Amino acid sequence: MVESDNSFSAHLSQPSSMESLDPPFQETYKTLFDKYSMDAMLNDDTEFIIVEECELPVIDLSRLNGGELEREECKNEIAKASQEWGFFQVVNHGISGEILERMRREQVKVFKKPFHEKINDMHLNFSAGSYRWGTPSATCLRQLSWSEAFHVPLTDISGSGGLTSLSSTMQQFATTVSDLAQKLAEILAEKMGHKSTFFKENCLPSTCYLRMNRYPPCPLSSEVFGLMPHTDSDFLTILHQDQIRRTAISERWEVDCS
Ligand SMILES: O=C(O)CCC(=O)C(=O)O
Repeated sequence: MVESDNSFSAHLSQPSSMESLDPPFQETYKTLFDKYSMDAMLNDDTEFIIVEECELPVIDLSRLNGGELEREECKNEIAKASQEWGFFQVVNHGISGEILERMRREQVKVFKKPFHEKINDMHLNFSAGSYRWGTPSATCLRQLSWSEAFHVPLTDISGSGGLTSLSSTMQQFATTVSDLAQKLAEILAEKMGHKSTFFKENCLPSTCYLRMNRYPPCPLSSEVFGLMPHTDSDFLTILHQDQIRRTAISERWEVDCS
């Protein structure tokens, strides 16, 4: 006798092939989907999440090149936004639209590779563990991140030789973004009463990463996060977002460069 599988995951599942670019979320997390559909059948409670929308501080960094008064005003705004929000958006940050666009194109290309190439680091030469997806420790759908990422140490990037268009673009991108991070770190150190070189001396490139995230289409997008709510483990994140989605923010010292 063949039992019909009426579970929610059975309706969602699409067999993953060797050539599939998306990680096998549905097969790997089948028990979480089954648990979700069982809970949904037994329990019809609707959960509402209240989201408050706020205007983030926008800081024009071109004022750092102005006169003494203008520069000091800009630095004070950065310190205030970091203290009160932990997050602010910067404009006129000196990262060209051209390099942002080149990085975006390379990122699209690398994520379009078949899953088995990404997971086995074929042709990419990143350190082991740089490619990540899902949340291995998740015990329910709410703990699952429906995303994949390359979390690449800066030391891998600077040592890559820039031989492919991906590695040379990553090198250029990392160099310009590191300059911006350095500038902001100097201001933050100064405003906390340290030497402006404090972070340069104490934060080595081996502790810095370039992270590329992708959020594949999710059949249960109202129930699953692209990335679980989290606090970054670093002290400063420079985040560039594409035009498609927005991040909900409640993190410490994160800078959005648009
Ligand atoms: O992709 C985003 O917008 C958020 C990224 C993020 O929070 C992270 O990678 O830690």
